Amino acid sequence: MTTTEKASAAASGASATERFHTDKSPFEAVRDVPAERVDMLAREVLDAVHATIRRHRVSYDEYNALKAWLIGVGQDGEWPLFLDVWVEHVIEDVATSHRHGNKGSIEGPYYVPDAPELGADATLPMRDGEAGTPLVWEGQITSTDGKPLAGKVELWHADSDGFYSQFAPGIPQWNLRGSISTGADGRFRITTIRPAPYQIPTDGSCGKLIAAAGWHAWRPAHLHVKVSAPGHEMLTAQLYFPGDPHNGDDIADAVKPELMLAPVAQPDGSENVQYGFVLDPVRA
Ligand code: MBD
Ligand code: FE
Repeated sequence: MTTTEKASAAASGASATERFHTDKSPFEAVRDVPAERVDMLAREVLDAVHATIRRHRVSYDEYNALKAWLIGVGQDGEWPLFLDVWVEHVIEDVATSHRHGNKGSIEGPYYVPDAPELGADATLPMRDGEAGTPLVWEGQITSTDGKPLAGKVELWHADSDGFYSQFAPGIPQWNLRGSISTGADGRFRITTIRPAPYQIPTDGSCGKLIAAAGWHAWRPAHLHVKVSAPGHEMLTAQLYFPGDPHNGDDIADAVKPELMLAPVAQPDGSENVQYGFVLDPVRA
C-alpha cells in the first residue's frame, strides 16, 4: 500500500451503490414486463430457496443469521458487489450467446462513464511514477465481416495495489480510466500499467460470507473495457494475464480463454500486448 488509508468495504460499497443510482434508471427498461413473467421468476427463485431449506433442514438460527446478513449487505452498500460477483456472469452469458464476434465478460461494480476522451494513441491518466509494469497495448476494432470500425474503447482498471480510482481513497478521480477513440482504421495504441489482482473487500458483508464459507476473495488481474462503434452491439469485456494464480478460480467466474492476453516482455522492462475486438452488427 502506498496510501495510509485503506479502501473499506463500506466506503467502496457506498460509492458503487451511489454510482449505480446515478447512472441507470433500471426500472424504466422493464416498465412493460408482464405480471406473468414477474410472477414466474419470483416464484421460481422462492421455490429454489424453499427447496434448499427443506433439503438441508435450515434452522431458525441459520434463518436469523441470513436475515441479519442480508440487512448488512444493504447497510454496507454491497448489493452491487454481491450481484456482480456472484450473479452477473450468468446474465452476461445469456445476453451475449447470439454473438459471433468477441466474447464478453461482466461489467462489475466499478465502471464510471464519461472518462477523459483520448485519441487513438493514448496514455491513460496516471500519477507521477505510477507503480506497476508499463504496458503498451495495440489493437484494432473490426466488424464480424473483417472491416475496420471507427469506434471507442473505454478502459478502466485497478492500480498495482489492486485499487480503483473513485472507489478507494486517495487516488485521483480519473486515474487509470480513459475513453480511447479510433480513426476509420479502427486502430488504437494504449499505454498504461499492468493492474494487480483484485481482492474484494474482506471487512464487509461479502467478506463475511467468504470467510464463513471458507472461500477466497480474489479476482485475477484484469483490464475492463467497453468497446463500441456505430451500428454495432456494445461489447463489455475483461482481459486477463496468463499465469495469474486466480485465472482458474476467479470468485466472479468471469474468465474466458478467449479473453487471455499474451504479453511480450520488452528489453526496457515494459510489456507489449496485441489484442483486437470484433463487434457484432446490431441485429435487424
Ligand atoms: C471487480 O474489480 C470486478 O471486476 C468485479 C466483477 C467485482 C468486484 C470487483
Ligand atoms: Fe474489476
